[in-house]
Amino acid sequence: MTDNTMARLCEIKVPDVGNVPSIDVVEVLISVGDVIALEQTVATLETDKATMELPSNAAGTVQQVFIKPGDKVSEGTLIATVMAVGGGEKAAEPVPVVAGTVAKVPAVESTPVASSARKAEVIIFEPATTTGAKAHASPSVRLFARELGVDISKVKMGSGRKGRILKDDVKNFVKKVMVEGVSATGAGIPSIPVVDFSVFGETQVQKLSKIKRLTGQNLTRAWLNLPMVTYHDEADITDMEAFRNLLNAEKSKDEVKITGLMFILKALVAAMQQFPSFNSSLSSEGENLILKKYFNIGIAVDTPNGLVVPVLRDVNTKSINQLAVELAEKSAKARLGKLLPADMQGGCMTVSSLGGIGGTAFTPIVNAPEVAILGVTRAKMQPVWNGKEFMPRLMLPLDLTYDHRVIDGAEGARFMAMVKQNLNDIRRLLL
Ligand code: CAO
Repeated sequence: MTDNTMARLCEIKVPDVGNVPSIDVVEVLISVGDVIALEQTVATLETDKATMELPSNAAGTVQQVFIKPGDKVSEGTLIATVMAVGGGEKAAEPVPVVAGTVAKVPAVESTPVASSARKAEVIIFEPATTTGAKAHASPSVRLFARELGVDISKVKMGSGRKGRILKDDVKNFVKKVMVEGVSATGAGIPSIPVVDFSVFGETQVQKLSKIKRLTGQNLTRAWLNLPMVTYHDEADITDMEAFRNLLNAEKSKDEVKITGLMFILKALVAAMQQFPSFNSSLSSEGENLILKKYFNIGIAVDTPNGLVVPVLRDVNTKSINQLAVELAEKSAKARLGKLLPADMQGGCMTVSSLGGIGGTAFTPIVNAPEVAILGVTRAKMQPVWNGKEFMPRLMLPLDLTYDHRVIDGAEGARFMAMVKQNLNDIRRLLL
């Protein structure tokens, strides 16, 4: 047997940390039976001003551990014994103190037993300005957080002494983010407080439908990702309405009636043809616009289970009558819960019409990755000044929400002016 294979019992002791009479044991990172490496951190110690990671001066199997969290120790206190196999000890060699946001002090000389170990990493808690600097955590916990991609400053309060952040706090933070998804992202959005409403009166819990839950996720995602602007205006649809009534009067009672929505679809697509950015999506890295050469329009349909958006394809190629029949079919299917995923895919822009119900204006949310949505509320007869006199005109309120990363305010206003013009004089749709 050579020296290299001989086992020796080594002691790990608290080194000289500079006249500090009492040091707190914050974490003990080894247990009896653990096989540890040379320089592996065995404990985290803390004074009022600093925290230290105590490295092992031997590689081998832990025989006894003499401390536990909460203990007070001082220079020379025995921390643990390690059965080291030959070559398991190493001469002292300075290691860099954890870089970045914390102040560095020179490491101190070790005791006789610790003299063969590297110097202790000593971190002083000083107010700092960079991200994560104010987090009260040891270097190993900071490293652990960095490995998981966690900004440690987001881990609000640690469960350790004086709010110190421990590994478990980082793990719990990650779990919370996974569970809460988008609402707990780096955007730092605080969650809504949980309230026991039954304290104030009788309540009943009703499960949300799957459609509502999915719609909610999509809307939240769009709301958080898109800088949205909603622009309001009114279109004069007096003449269009007269024509629509004429067409419907010619229809038999079995035929699908034409609503104003069909003209709105046509007017919208004609404007999209003139303003290609409205028929686009932003590429995922946000550097390119993907321009679409087809004109599929999603229609928000109100169903007992929630909002769904079937897509009418190639609206530019279809007649008003065809669109009326197709929307009647799709909305009936939607209300019966029979839409297939393919029925709801491939939309370029969405129309959300509340006109059959009422309203004067609202702010629809863009159905991302589309870049715009047109909201419609109830048309109303209004006195409109024509330069000589007030005339009764049927005015249709329109609400255009767009992704401001793609569409400028002036472009939005010009687009809306074109939609209005097309509705005001539907002969333009022939051009
Ligand atoms: N002004 C005045 N009257 C209007 C109108 C408007 N803007 N829009 C529709 N109407 C009238 C229609 O002409 C029809 O009148 P008649 O019964 O006399 O023919 C009546 O209101 C009902 O219309 P409708 O709503 O059934 O038909 P539509 O083609 O206008 O809309 C659909 C179809 C599927 C869009 C609609 O039924 C619907 O589900 N709307 C709700 C969409 C929604 O929930 N949006 C909110 C989403 S949140 O962003």
